[in-house]
Amino acid sequence: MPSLDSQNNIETLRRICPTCEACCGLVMEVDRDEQKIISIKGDPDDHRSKGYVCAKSQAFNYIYEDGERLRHPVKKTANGWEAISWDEALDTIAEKFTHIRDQYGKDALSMYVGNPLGHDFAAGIYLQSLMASIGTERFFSAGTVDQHPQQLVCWGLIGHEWLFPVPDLERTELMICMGANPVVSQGSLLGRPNVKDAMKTIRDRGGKCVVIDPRRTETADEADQHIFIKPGTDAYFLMAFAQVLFDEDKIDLAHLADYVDNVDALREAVSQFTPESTAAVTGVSAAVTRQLVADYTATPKASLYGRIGLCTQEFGLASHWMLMVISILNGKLDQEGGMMFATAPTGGSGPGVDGDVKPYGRWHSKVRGVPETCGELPASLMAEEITAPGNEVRGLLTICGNPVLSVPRGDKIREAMDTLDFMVCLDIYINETTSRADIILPSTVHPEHSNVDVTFQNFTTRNYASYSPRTFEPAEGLKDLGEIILDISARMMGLSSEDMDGYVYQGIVDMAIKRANAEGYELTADKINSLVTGDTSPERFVDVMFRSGPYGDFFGHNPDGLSLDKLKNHPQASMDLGSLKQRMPEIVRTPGQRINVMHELFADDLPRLKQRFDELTAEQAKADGQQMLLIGRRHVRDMNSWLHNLKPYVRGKNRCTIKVNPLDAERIGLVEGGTAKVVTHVGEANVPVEVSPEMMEGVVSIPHGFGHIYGDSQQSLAESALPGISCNDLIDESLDVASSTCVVNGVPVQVYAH
Ligand SMILES: Nc1nc2c(c(=O)[nH]1)N[C@H]1C(S)=C(S)[C@@H](COP(=O)(O)OP(=O)(O)OC[C@H]3O[C@@H](n4cnc5c(=O)[nH]c(N)nc54)[C@H](O)[C@@H]3O)O[C@H]1N2
Ligand SMILES: Nc1nc2c(c(=O)[nH]1)N[C@H]1C(S)=C(S)[C@@H](COP(=O)(O)OP(=O)(O)OC[C@H]3O[C@@H](n4cnc5c(=O)[nH]c(N)nc54)[C@H](O)[C@@H]3O)O[C@H]1N2
Ligand code: SF4
Ligand SMILES: [Mo]
Repeated sequence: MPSLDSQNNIETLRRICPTCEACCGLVMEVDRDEQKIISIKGDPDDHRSKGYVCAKSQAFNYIYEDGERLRHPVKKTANGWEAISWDEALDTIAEKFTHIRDQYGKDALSMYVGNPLGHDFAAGIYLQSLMASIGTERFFSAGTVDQHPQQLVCWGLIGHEWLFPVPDLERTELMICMGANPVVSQGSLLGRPNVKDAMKTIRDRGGKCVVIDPRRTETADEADQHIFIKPGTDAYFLMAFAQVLFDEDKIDLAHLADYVDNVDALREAVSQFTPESTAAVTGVSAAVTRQLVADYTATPKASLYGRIGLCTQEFGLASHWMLMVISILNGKLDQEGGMMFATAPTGGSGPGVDGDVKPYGRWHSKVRGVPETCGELPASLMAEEITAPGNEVRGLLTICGNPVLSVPRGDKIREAMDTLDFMVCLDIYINETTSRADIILPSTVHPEHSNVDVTFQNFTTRNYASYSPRTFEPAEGLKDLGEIILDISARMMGLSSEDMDGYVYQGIVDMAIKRANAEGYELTADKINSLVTGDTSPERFVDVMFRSGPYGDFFGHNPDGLSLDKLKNHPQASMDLGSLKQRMPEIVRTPGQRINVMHELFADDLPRLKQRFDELTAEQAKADGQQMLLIGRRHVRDMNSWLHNLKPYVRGKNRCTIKVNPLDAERIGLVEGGTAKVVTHVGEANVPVEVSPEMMEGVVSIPHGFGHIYGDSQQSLAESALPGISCNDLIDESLDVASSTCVVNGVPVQVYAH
């Protein structure tokens, strides 16, 4: 509830920070008359973040105030960008896209959706309608440079593409973290503000934290043990881990014993991968692996978590398959202190059957015939798909994305964009991607609209429901992103926006009635319509979801239950819904609720794993002087590519550097502060050098999201203060072929002194 200091007309508002997945509670002082945010601090009373915030908490305000942010639709003309009306913009878009679809077919249209969309609940709700109205198979998103392997593993094992197990940090006694750096990233598919504090708490209660990473990261610095691993070899390390479980008779399926199939086939599949046979390939000694397995099996409350360092590599799917299967084999999936599932208040993770349509290979990319996964083609194939001879993409829509910097072969994607007939971007900046567009539609930013963390409530380590009120009226002439998406999809379908909105609402009401019936409550559309609350359509939709969700009031049937109104009247932005609870087997949505640890989706990759293992074993002998493996890195003041026009996040020393181990530096002749020339078969770049023992030998690291170098953005600070280079211009279209996920870690590069 806002409070008002009437003397100064300063209001105190609470909300959730919209910038990353941690979803910290903020308390802000706001001057409504001046439309100014006076201060943003951590809300000490937020039950999850307890006053914690990171440097990016201020981004909420900096973005709002950035004079270069777009505040009206623009179109490209011979004389530069020109402001246009919403009607002209929307009519032109619908007309051009419809024309392309009618003349050349739906796959002549394409879409790319980026990460910030996940932080806007209204946009998320309407996105499905837009995808349906565009209907293209050439759909791309940041997901194929991110979590697709995890989606596939969750689908294959438990029949849910979007329900990921998270480490139960509240109760775990052993946290093993692979290919993630949550102290800097603030946790991904792991919603826990201040992971550093969570690790300290684990250690204070006698528990242990272990990090497995080719770089001794900021998270490793907080851990008891750090294990270097060669990039791209985690699957072998984890197979060896599983092999020891079998060999030492540590298989204990606990409450899942009656549901798990094919354990013996899995035993056979991993039998050749022992700690000894994999040590040379992974760089992890057999003794270290055996000790870690011993610690894991001896600790009933142990969690094994991995994130994007495990996804975006040559064996992303196999790594995450093994990761989840190990938890199952040793009775640590869905157990307190192990890997558990959140129960999100908007529902969607209850019982059902989802797992019968394999989200893999339902269609293929036109040029290389790469299989779709989870409805998408790999983003790194955008350029070749756009320019496919005789089968070109002619119209492209990007939403909250900057693929030119964030996707492998970004430079090529940018060039390909210039061959399009028509390109539209829904974005708040003119940047490396959106500068290619014919029309850019900006939208309100977070202070100008309300929000609910519909997505992130699914990945939290403690259940919660949250509501963030709008801080200010939107600037004149700005629409919410959700509304824009709705308007475009309606126009493409030949409907009014009101009618389209009505269809979306109807779908949500139908679902609510089904959920109520399953609980034994009678509920009608009339009753819902008469009781639903919310200031906007998306708020009303979320009210219906909350009220028919696992904590819901079911429109009066469960009077103490949750509703949007209750959340709005809650003193904090976030309401505590308790510790994670055991949810299996009820939530398993595979046919017959079977958990097939050898699902063909993963098992089909075994021959490739074995073949590559033989190659890697043979390659050990011939290490080349310049040949290194490139991995990425995140910094606490970055958020992919889009916070670089904000002064506080680009001052200080250049962080777009290459980090290299001292021994490698010496061999190659690199010095601290000098320059390295990094070469791959698709590109080369000169990058400032940081020499550091935090890097594993043979591995170098360059962050992504830089390369503000084209000179046609309207982000003058990004281009002048910290342009950097884009590591994605050096990275080719290689894929983890089992999951069609882009490989951006473990990329072979040649490094020279410049
Ligand atoms: N080499 C390498 N590449 C990577 C990664 C890596 O680790 N290494 N990580 C990958 C990952 S995990 C991800 S998620 C992707 C990210 O890739 P993208 O999702 O494409 O993200 P960004 O490049 O940050 O671009 C975000 C865009 O959203 C716009 N934007 C920001 N806020 C808003 C808003 O409120 N409204 C609207 N309409 N637009 C907004 C920004 O202006 C910017 O254009 O990058 C991937 N690329
Ligand atoms: N400050 C900041 N926070 C962010 C973002 C940001 O850009 N900046 N981006 C957000 C987004 S979109 C996402 S998806 C999340 C990602 O969240 P995280 O997954 O925690 O992200 P990273 O920090 O990239 O951590 C990946 C780790 O994997 C390691 N690694 C690389 N290759 C391998 C390998 O082969 N094996 C192993 N075991 N490890 C490897 C890297 O050294 C790195 O430490 O972060 C989010 N939070
Ligand atoms: S950790 Fe994430 S949610 Fe928390 S303040 Fe920083 S950016 Fe915001
Ligand atoms: Mo991401």
